[in-house]
Parts: sequence; structure tokens; C-alpha cells
Amino acid sequence: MKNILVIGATGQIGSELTMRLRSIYGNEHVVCGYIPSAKPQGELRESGPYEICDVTNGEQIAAVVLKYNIDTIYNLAALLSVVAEGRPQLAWKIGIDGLWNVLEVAREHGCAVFTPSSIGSFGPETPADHTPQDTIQRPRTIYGVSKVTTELLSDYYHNKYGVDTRSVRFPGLISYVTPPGGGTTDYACDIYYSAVRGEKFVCPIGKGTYMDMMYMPDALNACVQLMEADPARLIHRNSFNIAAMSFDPEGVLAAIRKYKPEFEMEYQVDPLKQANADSWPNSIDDICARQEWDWKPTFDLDSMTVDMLEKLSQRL
Ligand code: AKB
Repeated sequence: MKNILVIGATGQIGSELTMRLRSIYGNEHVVCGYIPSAKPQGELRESGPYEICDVTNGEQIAAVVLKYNIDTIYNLAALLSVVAEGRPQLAWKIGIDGLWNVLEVAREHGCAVFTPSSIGSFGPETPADHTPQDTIQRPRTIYGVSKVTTELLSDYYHNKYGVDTRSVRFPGLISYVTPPGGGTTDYACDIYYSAVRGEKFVCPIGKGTYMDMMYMPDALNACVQLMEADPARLIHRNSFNIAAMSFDPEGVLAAIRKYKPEFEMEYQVDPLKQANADSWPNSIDDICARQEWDWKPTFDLDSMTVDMLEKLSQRL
């Protein structure tokens, strides 16, 4: 039986991943690691153990690993792209100094480590369509720089010390549970909230700007499936391209209007978000993930839209 620590467990991915892992491995085997400003609430708090575990504090991570005999760490602590650009040093401290703490604890205590990368690890010189697994990664944002460093440092710990590090490059993630905070792709989640509330949506990303997106249940499947994958099949480790759908604002608007024909949207482009989006791929190629660990998404734009509208209507 695995004993798992999720660092950043109260964030957009962590809040759902912790519950998914508890349903697979047992509530007592999955520790919700949080920082005091983002305490776990509701079933996240009630269903299993929770501990303060700040990624910038290596001793705190080691103490939790020892207390619960942890063998797998999901390291989800990070600032998203827009927030990171406003606070580059903090983004580095959390993303890279924090990762270094996690990797050192993992090396000393024999833990496997999952740390997400992103489509933000690519840059303007990267081929924008069907972006290959192994290609140019020269991002111009601090978020991208820290994600490329995450990939390299994770591979370094695997090659040098044998730490079982694995990672995926997440697209924009869409969920009805915990909203994202401060990302470039947030619009693709926010638009559903406006549609369900019956409000006009003001879109910060321009018409014709395509980016990869994924529904959260598929993102959670990817995390679990990759960490369960047979290591003998893995040619790559940090980090795998994974894809599910690619759309621009008009595409998601049209998908929502099939079910809410009265829904309206206007554009007020945010220059920082647009610059990020323009430097990221239009659509990435995930053939290596499909071949090496049988990755396959289950939701496309239409099936995600049906589910998002239904679940959000129940929640709001
Ligand atoms: C962001 O927009 O910052 C994230 C990402 C794609 O990494 N959602």
C-alpha cells in the first residue's frame, strides 16, 4: 500500500487529486499538505490526515514524510503564470527552491515524486502546432523558465540519484470544484461560471487564440496513471506532453451556446495573458505519453461542456 503526501493539496489540482488518491489508496494513506493561509475545508479536512507542509521548508516536509512513512510525493505547490509574472522571485522560491527541498527529502527517504510542468514551458520559437514531445523550450515568462527548470532538475535527480521522478505538461485545466487562481488559461473555466450564472462573459483572451485544455477528471487520471506506470516502459520522465482538446474563445462559446443559446460574450483582451497565450502552443502532440504509459483522455469539448454546465448548475 502506498503512503502519499500531496503538497499544495488545497489548490485547484490538489483539492481534487487528494480526494481521488484517497478513494484509490485509502483515506488514511493520503496526507493533505497545506500552508496556513490555505487550510483544508469540508471533506478534504474530514476524510483523512492533514499537516502543515510548506514546500519552502525542507524540515517540515521531512517531518511529515517520516511521520507517515511516505513513499510518494505529489508536489503541486506553484504560482500560476500571471501571478508568477508579478512576483518572479516568489515564483522561483516556491517552484524551484521548493522543488529542491522535495527532491532532497525524496532522495534521503526513497520517495517517488510527481511535479507538474505546463504548456507554459514552451516559448515563441517552439513549433506551435502538434508541438512535439522533444523540441525547443525557450519560454520568456518566469513561469515557463521555472517549469523548464522543474523538468531538468527532476530528470537530474533521476539520472544522478535514481529518484523516481515523473511529470506531465498540463494544458489549461477546467474544473467545477476549485477555481484556478491567476493563470493564463483561467478564462476557459470562468466562461462556464458566467454561462451558468446567466451573465455576459468578458473574455481576456483574443479571438483565434488556440491553447490546449483538459477537463480535471482526465488530468487526475494522468497523474495517477503516470505514477502507476511500469518504469521499464518509460523512455521519457520529465515531462510528458498530454493533450485532450484545443480551442479558442469562439470554440468554447459555440460549445456552450449549443445548450445556452442566449449566452453572450465580449472581448477585453488582457495584454499580459495574451502575450503568454501567444507564446504557448496551439496544440501539443502527446504520442509519447500514449505509447509509454497508455495515456488517453476521456472528455472532449462537447462532453466536458455538458458535464460542466450540469455540475456547476447544481453547485451554484
Ligand atoms: C496557467 O495558465 O498558468 C496554467 C498553465 C497552463 O500552466 N493553467
